[in-house]
Amino acid sequence: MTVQADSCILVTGALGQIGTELVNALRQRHGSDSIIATDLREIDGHSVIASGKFAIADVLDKKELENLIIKHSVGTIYHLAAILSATGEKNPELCERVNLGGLANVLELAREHNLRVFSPSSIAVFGPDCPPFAPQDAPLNPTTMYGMTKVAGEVMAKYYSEIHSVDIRGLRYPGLISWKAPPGGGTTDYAVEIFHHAINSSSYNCFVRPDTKLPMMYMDDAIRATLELMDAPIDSLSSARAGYNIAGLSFTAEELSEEIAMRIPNFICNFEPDIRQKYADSWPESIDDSFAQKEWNWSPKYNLQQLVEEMLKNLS
Ligand code: NAD
Ligand code: AKB
Repeated sequence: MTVQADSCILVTGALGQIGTELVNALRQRHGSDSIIATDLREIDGHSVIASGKFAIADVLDKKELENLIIKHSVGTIYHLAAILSATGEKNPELCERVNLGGLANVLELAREHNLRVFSPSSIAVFGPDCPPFAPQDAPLNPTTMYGMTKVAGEVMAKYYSEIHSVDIRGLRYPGLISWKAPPGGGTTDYAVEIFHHAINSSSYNCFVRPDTKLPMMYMDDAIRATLELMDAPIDSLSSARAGYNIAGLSFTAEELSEEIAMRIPNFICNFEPDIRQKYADSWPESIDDSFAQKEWNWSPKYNLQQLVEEMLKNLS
């Protein structure tokens, strides 16, 4: 995707786990002046994205977003602001309000101002009736409020693309593993926390069972997938465009702890499942991403060994 000379990219939820890295990638591609990072929170001067344009914006405040869109001649929105699964189950009303209300505002603004939109979905769209290897067209019967908002988000995205011709695209991200910004309250956070604890205290109390196997992805692959999907010619995309399955890798919590212990020999991982086990058990183990492979040539690069080495190297 090329940014027109007079058009900027606005990122909501830019201080989160994905936004921190996506904003940097977009600035490198399009130039710092073309990217407006926004979030509900104040930016910390030490944030890796503190050097470029930033504005406070609540996605529930449509007028505030519209003012930014007009002021900066925005042509594309990457809409990342959301409440994730574990936080969402603690406060389902907030999760529903932010995830659906925020997306509704972004989609209406996209229709009114002719904007392109990237809106992430999640493996949380699947529920217990999904096969362990989740197909693109699996039944979507999630049991978390977060998952329900993601299913509704895909339906809303399809509606705006079919009825109002808004160019909106989305990915069903797996659990994302990264080191630049902490994860924001999800079920897959154990796969990030484990690295910090292994390095800082050589022990971790993991909140899921050792045999818990989920779809995961290293952040570099997730950022590349996002940019590749947004670059893809619109004619090559099917109705899966509101939420493409994308696979990275799948491993159990025990396999991850063993891989870390190979590099930090005194590392001990204890398994003390909490309520988040239930959310993890409702999601598939791995993802069939053949639509993404065929339609925009998706292919992940990082396997478990490479991911563990990158995480330990960068966090140490
Ligand atoms: P995150 O929790 O790290 O960041 C979300 C950001 O949104 C935070 O910085 C928060 O301050 C901001 N926010 C919350 N409410 C807001 C509001 N009302 N207005 C403006 N900003 C608000 O989340 P993330 O991991 O970066 O996820 C980004 C998107 O990707 C979300 O839609 C999420 O569902 C999706 N996703 C993430 C993962 C993952 O593993 N990180 C996996 C699947 C899908
Ligand atoms: C979460 O665990 O809530 C997120 C996700 C898979 O959507 N990481």
